[in-house]
Formats: sequence, C-alpha cells, structure tokens
Amino acid sequence: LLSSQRKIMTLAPPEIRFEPQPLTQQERGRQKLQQPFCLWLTGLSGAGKSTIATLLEQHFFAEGRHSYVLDGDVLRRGLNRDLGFTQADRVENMRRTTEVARLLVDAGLIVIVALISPYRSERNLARARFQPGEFVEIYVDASLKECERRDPKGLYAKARRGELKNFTGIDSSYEPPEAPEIHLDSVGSSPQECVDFVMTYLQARGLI
Ligand code: ADX
Repeated sequence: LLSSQRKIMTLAPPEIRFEPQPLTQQERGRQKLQQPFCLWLTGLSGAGKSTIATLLEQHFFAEGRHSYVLDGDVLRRGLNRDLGFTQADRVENMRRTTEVARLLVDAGLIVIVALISPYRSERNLARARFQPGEFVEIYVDASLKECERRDPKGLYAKARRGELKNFTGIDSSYEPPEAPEIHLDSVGSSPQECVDFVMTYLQARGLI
C-alpha cells in the first residue's frame, strides 16, 4: 500500500482528521518501474539536439520507459510564445523550461530537454533545481562552421544577411559547458551512436 493510502485506512476517532499525504516522486517513479531524471541537451542551433532527443525518447519508449521531450522550438510555439531571443528572454525561456522539467520529473518521468540554453549560469540554475545525480547535462557539440553548413532551417543564412538579429553563434553568445556529464561529438558520430553513448552512461550510473 502507498503511504498515503495507509493513512486514509487508519482507524481514527472521528474528531481526529488526517490530511492526505501527497504522493512522492519516488512513488510515482516506482509505479512506472523507473527512476525519474532529466537529460538536458545544450548546443548550437543545428547541432542535432532535437534529433537526438527524439531518438532518445523512441529508445526509452521501446524499452517500456516513460519519457517526454521538452523542445525549444515546440515550447516557443506555446508556453513561451511571448519570448524572443534577447538575453533576458532566453533566461526566462530556460527558467520556465527548468520548472516544467522539474514538474515532469516529479510526476515520475524521464525528461529530455532540447534547448540551445546558451548560458552557463542558467544551466547551473537548472541543475540546482534537481537532486544530485538527477540532472544530466549533455553537450551536443558541433562546430559553428558545421551547423552553418547544415543550416536545416536556413536561419544561419538569414542571420548572415542581417535579417535575423541575436542569432546564437553569430551575434549572440554560446557558452560551451565546462564539465558536462556527457560530451557528444555530433559531427564525428551519428545520432544513433550518440544515443548509444548516452544509454551506456545511464546504465553505468544506475539511472536505467
Ligand atoms: S534558447 O537560446 O532560448 O535556449 P531555444 O532552444 O528555445 O533557444 O530556441 C532555439 C530555436 O529557435 C532555434 O533552433 C531556431 O530554430 C530558432 N531561432 C529563431 N531565432 C533565433 C535566434 N536569434 N537565435 C537562436 N535560435 C533562433
């Protein structure tokens, strides 16, 4: 029995009221037969964060695990539609995404965040919202040159033409992680190889 159910079933004199105890993250995770945690993918636009996040979720799904992707592009169409790309807006984008990730981990899920998240200090604030070991920072590393060559959305070309301001790597800074849990070389490795690398790490850490 869950601890909260046990409380409810305890016989008590009518004048004594028991408040129901909220379920815990551990209980919610246990019901899903997993340990909840957050994978935080950071890197330049076009580095491969969304692709790797999607493959990770599919991998977890196939294994019967419960995960969810929080993708910057998707969040910016809804929850964060009021935010642009100034420093203040990116800070707020990261703060909100951190809080949503926190809630979903509390709900017992494995959360995969795919956000440029260019600032070291905000990534550290994100980390601080989780228990030690529950936050896994993953640097999806591709050089600016390579991201610009890929330019999947044509945004680098736009930024170079001056049609897009504050573009990360062009006229807005990106601070690479100094000590990420995982450093992926998304130029030398395929997305699938990156996923395998992450899984090996998670197994070694006992997270899966
Ligand atoms: S973050 O910097 O605030 O973490 P986020 O990951 O949410 O960025 O959004 C990045 C996506 O927004 C990019 O993949 C790109 O498609 C789009 N985008 C539009 N304008 C910009 C810009 N000025 N800088 C970076 N990305 C931009």
